[in-house]
Amino acid sequence: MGQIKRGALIVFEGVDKSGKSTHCKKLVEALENFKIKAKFMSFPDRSTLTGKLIDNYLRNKECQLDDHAIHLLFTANRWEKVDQIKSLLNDGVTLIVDRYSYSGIVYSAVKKNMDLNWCKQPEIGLPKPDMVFLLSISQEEIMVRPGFGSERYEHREMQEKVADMYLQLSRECDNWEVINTARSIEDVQDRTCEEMCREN
Ligand code: DGP
Ligand code: NA
Ligand code: NA
Repeated sequence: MGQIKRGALIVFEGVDKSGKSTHCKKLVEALENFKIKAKFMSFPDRSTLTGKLIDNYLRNKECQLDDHAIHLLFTANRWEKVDQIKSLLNDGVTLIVDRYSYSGIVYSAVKKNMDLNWCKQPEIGLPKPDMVFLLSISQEEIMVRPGFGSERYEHREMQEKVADMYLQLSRECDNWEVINTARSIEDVQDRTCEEMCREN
């Protein structure tokens, strides 16, 4: 029997309410239709111990927590999953992930007195994505989506800074693709399936 081909690690990033989880789930379905083993994952995972602290921080805007401390909690929430991520990839499962290290870097680094380079350090060593899709969408559109504004970071000033820094990161890395959400979900799927087939 031949060796199992490693699965791909595909990440979706973008501002709040940009439609990442919808894209991810549709893509998992599309890949399964192509007989590619695929699994959806999402960060932060609010069900774990660190996830419960993160959830409280995001929902309770009064919650006081140093920016460095919450940064490290978000990163720990990813490190908690590292064994699972590695073993799924080794078993040939392609992971479609809603947010990853770049959310960690961007949402912290846009804050006052937070250094971009410092923010990147605790992410070093996590499995590197094969492909990152950045969903691009207008501020006007996200601000009218149901539920916008209910959590800590969901306000215009923060979201604009986040969008700018994502674009900055996308220019520094060559495995990123910016997807205008005006493009159809099918179009994004085609693009990803193309990428997967190239690797397989
Ligand atoms: P979501 O459940 O995908 O809507 O994410 C919740 C919020 O947390 C969203 O405003 C983005 C933010 N976020 C996600 N990951 C990180 C991270 O690693 N660090 C920081 N500071 N914020 C994050
Ligand atoms: Na959100
Ligand atoms: Na998420």
